[in-house]
Order: sequence, then structure tokens, then C-alpha cells
Amino acid sequence: MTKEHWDVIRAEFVTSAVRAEQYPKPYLPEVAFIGRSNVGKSSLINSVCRRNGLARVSSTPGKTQTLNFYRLDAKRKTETAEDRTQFYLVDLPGYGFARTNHKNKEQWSGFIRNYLEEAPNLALVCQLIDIRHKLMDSDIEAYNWLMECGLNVHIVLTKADKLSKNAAMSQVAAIRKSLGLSDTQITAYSVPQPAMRLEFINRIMTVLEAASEVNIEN
Ligand SMILES: Nc1nc2c(ncn2[C@@H]2O[C@H](COP(=O)(O)OP(=O)(O)OP(=O)(O)O)[C@@H](O)[C@H]2O)c(=O)[nH]1
Ligand SMILES: [Mg+2]
Repeated sequence: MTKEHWDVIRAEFVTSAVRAEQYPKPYLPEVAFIGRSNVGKSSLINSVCRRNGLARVSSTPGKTQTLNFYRLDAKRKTETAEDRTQFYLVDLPGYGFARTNHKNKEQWSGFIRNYLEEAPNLALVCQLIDIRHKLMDSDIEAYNWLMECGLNVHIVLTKADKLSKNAAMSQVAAIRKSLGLSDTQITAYSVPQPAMRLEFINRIMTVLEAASEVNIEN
């Protein structure tokens, strides 16, 4: 990372929502995290924000039950100035047990679908997949549906510490190929390995800047 990288310097929980009128104001660009239950969405938010306990984590699937909005302040030092901006991270309930779990099915056909299909400020969806597993039908279904919605998607392969470095790299290559992604649309991530954090934050910021979504002040 160069001196000019972005870092997240502040994060706070703003609100939980299940209906559009509960989405927070002021509107800011949003980055949503989706993936199977237990894949590590809430843990990734805590890692990006460097705040354990900001988003609730559990070893039991189904912990997150609402759309949870976190407001982040990001900063970048350039040679002549200091840039600052704000955006929301949005933690979503997991998918994957929708077929067997009535409540999860209702959430996915209801407020989660509404949010992803209609959110006008949604600049990027990070779809998380456990690096140890092959793509599951529910992952492929979700990915195809996000594409149909015309959303920008970045794939994050979580729990990279559970594999050797070589095995992790092979998984990145295999999933990249199956989904037909470019190099910049997929990253591996591991919460206990903080070296990946800035790389990931800067991938997000590149997308937000390219979409001219962020209001950069200096
Ligand atoms: N080893 C390892 N464990 C992780 C990592 N990320 C998350 N976990 C563990 O995975 C489990 C699930 O994490 P959560 O962050 O609650 O997962 P979630 O996707 O938010 O789950 P739901 O809210 O139920 O959909 C917890 O036991 C975490 O400690 C990681 O990078 N490495
Ligand atoms: Mg969660």
C-alpha cells in the first residue's frame, strides 16, 4: 500500500431496518455484505472497522436478522491534502437455509429482496463465500440474481486462514474462473490476518470513486 491509501478511521452503528422508511438519512453510498449464514459477514465488518463487537458475531447460523447500517468515516492522506469521505456498510441476514427455515425464506423473499432490488444508493455488494467450500447452488443463485439486478458485485472468500497459502490461491483462481470474474472482482480475506484489511478497504474505495459515489472533502 502506498502512502495515499484509504483507511477507515471511525465507525458507528446507525440503525436496523426491515422497511424502506427505516433506512437511515442522510443518504450515503452503501456497500452491502451478503453470503450464506455463518460465512463471516459480521466478522468482516468488525475487522474492517477494527471494532470487535460492533456487529454481533456468533458460531450459530442466523445471528443477523435485520438490515444493519454502519456509518464509516474514511481518510486518505495525499502529499498536499487530506481527503475524507463517509459511506454505509450494510450487514444482511445470511442466506442458505431459506429452503428449510421458514423465517429465513420470508426474509429473503421480503425485506432483503426489496432492499437489494430497490436501494438507489447501493454502490457495491460484497458477496462472501467460505474459501474452504465449492460454490453452492445458493451462492450461484444469489450471484446470478445480483447480476440480473445490475449490481456491482465483489466476491470475498472468507476464512482464508483455514487453508494454506497455496490452497487459498487455488481456490481464488477456481472460483474466479467459475464465475467469470476479473482479478479485481475477487479477494481472499482472513480476520486474524490484518494485512488483508487495507487492501480490501481500498478495493471498496476504488469502486466507490469510480462510480463517483463518494463525496470527497479535502
Ligand atoms: N478462522 C476464522 N473464523 C472466522 C473468520 N471470519 C468469521 N469467522 C467465524 O465464523 C463464525 C461466523 O461469523 P459471523 O461473522 O457471525 O458470520 P455471519 O455471516 O455474520 O453469520 P449470520 O449473521 O448468522 O448470517 C464465527 O464463529 C466467527 O468467529 C475468519 O476470517 N477466520
Ligand atoms: Mg451476521
